[in-house]
Order: sequence, then structure tokens, then C-alpha cells
Amino acid sequence: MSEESRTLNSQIAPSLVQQAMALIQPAQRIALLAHESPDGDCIGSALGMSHILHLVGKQCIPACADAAPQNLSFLPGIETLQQTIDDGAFDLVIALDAGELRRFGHLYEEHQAFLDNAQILNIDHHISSNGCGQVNIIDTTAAATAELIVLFQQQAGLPLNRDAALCLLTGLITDTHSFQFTSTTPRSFEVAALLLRAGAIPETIVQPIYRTRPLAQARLQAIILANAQTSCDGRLIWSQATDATLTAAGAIPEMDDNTSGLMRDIEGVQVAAFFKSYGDPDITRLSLRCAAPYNAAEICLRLSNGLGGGHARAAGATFHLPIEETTALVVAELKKEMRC
Ligand SMILES: [Mn+2]
Repeated sequence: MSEESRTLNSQIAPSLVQQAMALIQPAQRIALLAHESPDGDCIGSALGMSHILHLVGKQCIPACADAAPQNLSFLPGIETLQQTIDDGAFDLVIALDAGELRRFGHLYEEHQAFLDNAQILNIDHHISSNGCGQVNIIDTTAAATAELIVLFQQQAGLPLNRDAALCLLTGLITDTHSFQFTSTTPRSFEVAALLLRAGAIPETIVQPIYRTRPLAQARLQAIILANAQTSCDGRLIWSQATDATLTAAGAIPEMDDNTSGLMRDIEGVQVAAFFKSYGDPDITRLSLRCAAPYNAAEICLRLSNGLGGGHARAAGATFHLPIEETTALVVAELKKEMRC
């Protein structure tokens, strides 16, 4: 047996696995909480853990403050996801993919008294995690909470079926962007291999999440890219969308998701700016993507007089100006910033 596969079975401190099982064993009704604004990892983890615990006779209720994104509708058990919980109806809460109860949104706000006193098992991989349970399985080297759940399932000797494997592989694939992010480790692939052996088929996940999009969205992206302008020898790129653009594509506003990312990925681009104005022509939103040394959050905050922010690589801002004026203002500033 290779060293890696030997160690896959001993990644979590054995005492922690025991403490978690001591919470799970006597519990009959278990709530599995996914954080608000859900993603593939928190939903996949909640459903995956439900399938596992259902196999050992537990009644499981997965819950999330917000509805799951439409592209996760292929997940087995997604129809069991609740948007609320019954106070006192559970003898264990398993809080997934977040280390603070506040991250569970209105599930926490509306059931604070119950949750503040509930038995909680917390499983998470975020650096910011404090642990919100009596038992906290937190490993910031895990690429996904789903990866950690598989390690736990293995060490605790819990069963795994194909439905659980598909949900957990979804968590792993979405949090690593198909194993592209630097958070991906040899262990992530070992866990993925284990899930494939249990019957999960990657195609089932990758197709709805990364390949399929409505024709209207493809048309919208095509129009925005065709209208893009460049400057600074192609280091700066920008484009716009208005109600007229949406109409031309037959698209709806949320279909412009990640348009600035598409522009950022063009060869030679260091800064990509996407301007949009829908509904009110006097309000324009900017979505900015920057490569180092440019700081998207700092630029957005400064140009919008505080109506913006985000991360160094990706940020946004709102301007109370028409789209042409906003574009002229921001592009001039970006050119100054980029010295071209
Ligand atoms: Mn995650």
C-alpha cells in the first residue's frame, strides 16, 4: 500500500472522529446546514452527509437559508433541501462549510435561541473558521468541506453509496474549479478516486456546472466580447451591456455572470472592466478583474467614492452616472494607473 493511501485513513485526529461519532450515534433527527448564498460544496456536503447518515438509519433534514442554484438540480436528494428548520425538532445539528453560525443567514437569525443551545458538529475548511460546534472538524488544508467529509466517513467506518459520492464529488469539483485551484492536493485526487470507485461520474457534475449554458447567455457573451475595446497594447480591455444588449441576446441580467472573467482570460490582459446599466440609465455597475500588481478592490473603492470593493483580483463598484460617462471616467483612470 502506498504511503498516501495509508495516510488517507488517518488524516483526522482519531479522538476528534470519536467525539463526532459520540454526537452522531445517539441522535435520531439530524439537521444538516449549508451556508447562505450556497455553492456546490456546502450543498453537496449537506446532501452527501444526509445520504451517509440515512444509510445508518438517521432521519436527516438538509437545510439552507437560500434555494440551491439551478445548476445543482441534478444532485440526488436536492428536493429534500429545506429553507427553514423546526426549533427543537433535532437532536443534532451538523453545520457545514462555515465556521460561524452567522454564515447560515436567516436560518440562524430566525432560530438563534435554538441553535445557540443545540448540539452542533461543525465541519469546515475555511481559514477564518473559529468552529461553531461542541465538536469542530476543521482542516484548512482540505480543498473542500466535502473532502473532509469523505476522510471522516472513512475513519468513522460509515457507509458510502453512489448518491453520497456524487454529492461529495460535486463539492470537491466546484470548490477546486475542476481541480484547477492551488488548494488542490494529492489528497484531493485520492478522495476523488475513492468517490469515483463508489460510482460518482464526473461528467454528471461538470456538464451542468461548467459546460451547459442557455443559448441566450452564449449570445450575450458573444455580443459583449465582440464589442470589447482594448488599450495599452491589449493589457486593458473593457466592454459594456445595457437593456438593449440584453434584448438583442434575448438574455436576462444574471446571464452576464463572469463576463469580466472571460475578458480577463484573454491573452495579454492585465485589467478587464465590464460596465453594465440595466433599468435605471443613471446607474452603472462596474465589475473589475485585475492581475498583480493592480488591485481591483483598491481601484473600485477609490473611483466610486466608497461605493465599491471586493478582493485584490476581483472587485465591483456602483456609479450614479450613465454608462458612457462612467466608462470614460474609469477607462481614463485605468490608463493613468497602468501608465499608458
Ligand atoms: Mn467549501
